[in-house]
Amino acid sequence: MGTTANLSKSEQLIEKEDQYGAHNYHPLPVVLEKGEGVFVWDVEGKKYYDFLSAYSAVNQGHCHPRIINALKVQAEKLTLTSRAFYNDKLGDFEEFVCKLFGFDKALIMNSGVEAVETAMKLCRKWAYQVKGIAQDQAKIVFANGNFHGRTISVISASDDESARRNFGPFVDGIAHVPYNDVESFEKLLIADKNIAGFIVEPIQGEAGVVVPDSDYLSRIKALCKTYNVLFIADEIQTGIARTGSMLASYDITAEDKTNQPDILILGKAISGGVLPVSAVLASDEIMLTIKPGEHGSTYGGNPLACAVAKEALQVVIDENLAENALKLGEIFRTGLEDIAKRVGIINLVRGKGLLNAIVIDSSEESDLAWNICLKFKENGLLAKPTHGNKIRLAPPLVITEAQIKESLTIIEKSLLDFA
Ligand code: IF1
Repeated sequence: MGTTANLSKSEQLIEKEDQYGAHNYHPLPVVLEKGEGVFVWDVEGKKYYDFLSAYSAVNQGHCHPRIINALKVQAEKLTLTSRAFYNDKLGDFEEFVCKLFGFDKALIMNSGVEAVETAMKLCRKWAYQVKGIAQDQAKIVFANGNFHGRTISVISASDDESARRNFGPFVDGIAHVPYNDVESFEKLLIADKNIAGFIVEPIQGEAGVVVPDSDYLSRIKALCKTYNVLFIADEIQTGIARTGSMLASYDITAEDKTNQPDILILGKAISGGVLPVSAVLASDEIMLTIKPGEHGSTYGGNPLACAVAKEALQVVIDENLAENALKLGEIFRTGLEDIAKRVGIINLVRGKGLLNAIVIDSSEESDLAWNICLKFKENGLLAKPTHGNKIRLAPPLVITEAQIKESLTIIEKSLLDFA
């Protein structure tokens, strides 16, 4: 046992987590204690650009004053009632999200994965009660390479061995198709009459920001309509302005609702990274298949969450964060492509809006991307590798053009050390 006397504050805190916390993560060795806008500070006082944004949960920037104020005001009044009683904030928030996104009804949960589970339950109920699939025969389709969360039923739909190994047996009624492959999906729909829905990410985040063809989702939606199958968009990561529009799957301002999913799943930035809030939106036909006592959660729809999430969405609208993400995303990717030409270590730049990734010229087993992220950290920018050789670059959407330029300078300077 080493003494802790000559360890830095960060090292001591890392050791404590290592000793007392489950080892279900492998964090970058930085211990954060403060955040404001696009910046975070570690316990030694070093300041960093946050290019992870808590996996796109803090699109509005860290500790946004308006969201924090909504939290404080509501926290002093009422935080939790359970759904055994009504509260004065839930209806307001439900109305707000339904009108904003164009749905009849909302079901509010907490974590993202709970909302995905809720969508799966809704899809099955609808399959039996509306579509008329025989009892227990309904199947939900998922794309290869998906990430929708960590519960047993959701990892049952994963094809990532590290997410599944030794967690079986898995839940039944799941089918897979390749991502960004419309023909395979149609073949499956023709072959199997028990398909109830397709749950899909508009851009695959965990897979390393895989952007499908621009007509992929509209063609999937059209097929779903033809075969009477629910099109379910998991916008937990892509939603709330991240990709340069409020949602990645459809235009919320369009009169024409052709591309709108039957079920929309939101999480993460719906609360600006302040509290776990998730939402499932659907039509009356789908949502009303679930009756009292059949689904819910102690904290789901609590007044504190509703007050915070409503303000967090209003900030996205008032500060034009979708437009900012669109404009700065283009500047950022152009900058990354220029760096790739000069430095050579980047194989590919991809993304949409401010959800971007670079693919590093190395194998998935190499530790190069990890070491690059350590160098980013040294130079004042935080990012995390995914699948070994990809680095996700997704700052809060409140970032300015000058800050994007400074970040590009840090990225180039860091990469030069490995070129
Ligand atoms: C972690 C990834 C990102 C999601 C989509 C549902 C969920 C997520 C599309 C579940 C969650 C997170 C969880 C986070 C890492 C992160 C992640 F790398 F694992 F894939 F963002 F890219 N659908 N994604 O992206 O939401 O239950 O976590 O609230 O530490 O596991 P949750």
